[in-house]
Amino acid sequence: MDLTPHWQLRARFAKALSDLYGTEVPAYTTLVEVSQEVNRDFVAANPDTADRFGSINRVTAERHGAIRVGSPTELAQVARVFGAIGMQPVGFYDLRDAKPNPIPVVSTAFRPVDRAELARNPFRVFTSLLVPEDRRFFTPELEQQLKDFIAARTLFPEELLEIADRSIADGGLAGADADRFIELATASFALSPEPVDRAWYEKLDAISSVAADIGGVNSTHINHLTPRVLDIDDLYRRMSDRGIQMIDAIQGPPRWDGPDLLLRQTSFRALAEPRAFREADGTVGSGDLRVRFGEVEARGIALTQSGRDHYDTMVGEVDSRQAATGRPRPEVAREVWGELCAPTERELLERDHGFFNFTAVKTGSSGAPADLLALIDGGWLVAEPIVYEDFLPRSAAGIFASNLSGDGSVDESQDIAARDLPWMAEKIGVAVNDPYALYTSERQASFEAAVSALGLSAPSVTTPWSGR
Ligand code: OOG
Ligand code: NI
Repeated sequence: MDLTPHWQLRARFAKALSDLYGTEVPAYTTLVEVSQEVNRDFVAANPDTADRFGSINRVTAERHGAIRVGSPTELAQVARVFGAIGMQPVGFYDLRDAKPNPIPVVSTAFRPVDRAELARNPFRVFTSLLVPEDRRFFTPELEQQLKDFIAARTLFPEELLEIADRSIADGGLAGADADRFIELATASFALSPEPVDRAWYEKLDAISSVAADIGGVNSTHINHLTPRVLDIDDLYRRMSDRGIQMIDAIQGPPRWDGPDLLLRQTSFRALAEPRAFREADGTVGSGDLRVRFGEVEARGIALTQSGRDHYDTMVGEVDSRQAATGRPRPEVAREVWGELCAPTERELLERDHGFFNFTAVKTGSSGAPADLLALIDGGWLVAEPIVYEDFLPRSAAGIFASNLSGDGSVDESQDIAARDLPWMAEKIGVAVNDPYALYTSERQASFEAAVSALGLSAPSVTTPWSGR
């Protein structure tokens, strides 16, 4: 019996979802077209370096989606659906204390975890979980109403979950199961035609638009689907030229002459979509909701924990200089980066701020020095950046906030409900990966293979991360 492996199911699912979303949000199709133009032109202008952060085929096919669910039970079901296509939860993001707009969710990202799987198909989904227990947002009464409402709905049909479990157990799905899985999984993320209870939706919306989008309706839906570009500044200009109103800024690190760190993202608000509403008197009328949007991203180098701490320090410095002077943020950020950021990949490695993979170039030769930087400087090894595969909570909060209809209401004097990565793992019954551990083990494997090809033993070679 021929099994369709996880990666092929993932590629099929990503394609089916993209087709669905294109019919639901036509501006997405424009975004994908413009992204492809930008990538084509970038490759033509930079033929030697364009694929340093991933092959052009991977980048062109690359998307991340975002979904939002209401309870740990629903999140555990999401883990089964995505587990069936080789995606595991990675990282924990708490968006409840985001400034200036706190969002009552904690999140993770489902994605393939190893390099070969990412290369086959890198689809990932940022997945947010409502926290109805958080008193800063919800009273005990509203918490209970939310929980009752969410417990009474079914996001994923039982048949889908059963097929998903088979795919996890067998490493893939046989013929008819594969088709059925794609059909049911894709349909689970379509916008529902079912009427929205207006009073209930508006009650939640006054507290948080995201709470209303999650707990005010009887289904989930794909909130956005984000293509990846090689030059996001170019994309921003071209979309604006087409008359699409983008948010004011590109989130994340600035454009500058040195290495691109982590992740840069920007977005535009999608048009209001017509939805059916049930009124207090029981009649069904029409209205619209503006909850979905278009987003695009450019990916840079994954940072080590100390690189990330330094990044956060630089962002803090940008904040305070901007607050003090009122100068445009991109200009301030470029200035701060110029002063504080490693100006080259070589220096990013030397400071142990970035993750790299290593390849031996002079194999089998004797006399190789037992020091990683000397090996690189002497032309024995080449270092290539490891691309950042995860998300940035501050950009996520910025993306959420820039697309909300109102500011919502938060009572800061109330208790928060403690949430962290182990809490999430326990609730969904699946290990949640630590992103740093994934990047570290990828680096270590490539380092060991490269130095052993030079006839050296890895423990004898000094590296920036072993402390030099
Ligand atoms: C998720 C927002 C976060 C990103 O790319 O940072 C996100 C959402 O709106 O549900 O997708
Ligand atoms: Ni996103």
